[in-house]
Amino acid sequence: MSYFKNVNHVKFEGANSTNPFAFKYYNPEEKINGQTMEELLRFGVSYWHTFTGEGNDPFGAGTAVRPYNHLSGIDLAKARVEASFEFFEKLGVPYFCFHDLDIAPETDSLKETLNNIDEIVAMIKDYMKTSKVKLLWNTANMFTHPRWVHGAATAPNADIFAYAAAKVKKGLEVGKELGSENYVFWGGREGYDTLLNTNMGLELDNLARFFHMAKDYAKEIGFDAQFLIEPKPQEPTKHQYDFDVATGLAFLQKYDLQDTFKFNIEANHATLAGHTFEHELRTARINGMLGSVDANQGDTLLGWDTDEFPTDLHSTTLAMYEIIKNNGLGTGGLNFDAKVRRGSFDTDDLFHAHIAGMDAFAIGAKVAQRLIDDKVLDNFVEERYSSYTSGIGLDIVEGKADFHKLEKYALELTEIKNTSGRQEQLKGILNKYLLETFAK
Ligand code: XLS
Ligand code: NI
Ligand code: NI
Repeated sequence: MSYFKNVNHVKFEGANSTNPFAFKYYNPEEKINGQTMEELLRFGVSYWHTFTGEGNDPFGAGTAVRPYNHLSGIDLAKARVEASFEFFEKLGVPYFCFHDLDIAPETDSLKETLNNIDEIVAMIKDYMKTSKVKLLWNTANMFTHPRWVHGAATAPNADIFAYAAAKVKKGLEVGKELGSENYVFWGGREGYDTLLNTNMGLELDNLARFFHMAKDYAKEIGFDAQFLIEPKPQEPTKHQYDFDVATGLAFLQKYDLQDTFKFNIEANHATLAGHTFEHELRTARINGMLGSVDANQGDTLLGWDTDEFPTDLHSTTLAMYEIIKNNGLGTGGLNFDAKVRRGSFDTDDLFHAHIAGMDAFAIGAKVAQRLIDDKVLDNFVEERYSSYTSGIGLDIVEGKADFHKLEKYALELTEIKNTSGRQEQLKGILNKYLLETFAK
């Protein structure tokens, strides 16, 4: 049976196409700097938003009209797998991602839940044999059920820590079974709501203990996927421990986990932390820690994780600038951790949303590559810091200066000449590149 009857294979038809179910800019075979767009962008579909999500919000019930809505329990889970593989194939995406509970129903018995996961994983494995789609990453949902009310690995209750370990143990086994390229740890409810009842030091030590145990177990079973930590500043807790990349990096370094993890950076989490998306990508990149991306966008008027499909071309361009400068994402990819709006409730919207997002990143990639090829920003930045390539600047960089030498130098200065940062000019150039790249 077909779940998405209105849509055949989504193909690249170019900017002049009027077919709503065609890519206008994402051409999987087109090369950007020696790599095909498919290889560079490594798009992934989020199972939770696209197949499990029902379109509910805090004020209203689900609106999503899905062909499997009449089912429940394990039957619903199986129908979603069938639907998902039809969707992956029609969209032509190379990857997908899931939480354990997106694919299989949870019950009150841990044993039963793990059995449900095994049953659906076997089915997914079967589908993967005849499909091109691969698993970008999997993860464990340790935030929905009431037991996680105070956190998982950072919970004040050791029984909860043990329960979380059992879930992640299974997650690592599932990742290995399905050949996942990464394993994600998003903070879930690892944080606090008030310090009045919180032993922050112990909670952070426990989180690190948990990660070390996960690392050891992955090694034990020969699961060599890249581990990824996904920073988010708040929501659901008031303060999430993995606030942003810089905070996460300090944590990883303190607990000797910096070689085990990289970052999975989500655009909307960056903005919630008061940063731009590109700030978080840059911070990870310059530290050799850029692992993967949860591609979405927030809304400047709304202060929460709205998980919208990414369509802002300035943002996709500056993100792709960082990703290309990073020589790509390695085993990571661009996972659409994004959901259609509640009002976009039919299945066609799932295609429209992914097509819009994939085209937006394809545009960003092409513009970013031109900016890099033409060294527009590189030349400007190089010139701006040129005082460090000779004289006293070179001495500073090479460690040949100390405060005595610098004081002497400063006292002899007769004039200090600063130059303009030219921010507005550069923004104008960025706009020119955005428009020019696709001008006919
Ligand atoms: C929530 C997170 C979550 C992770 C996976 O805000 O983005 O969806 O990506 O647990
Ligand atoms: Ni995410
Ligand atoms: Ni998120």
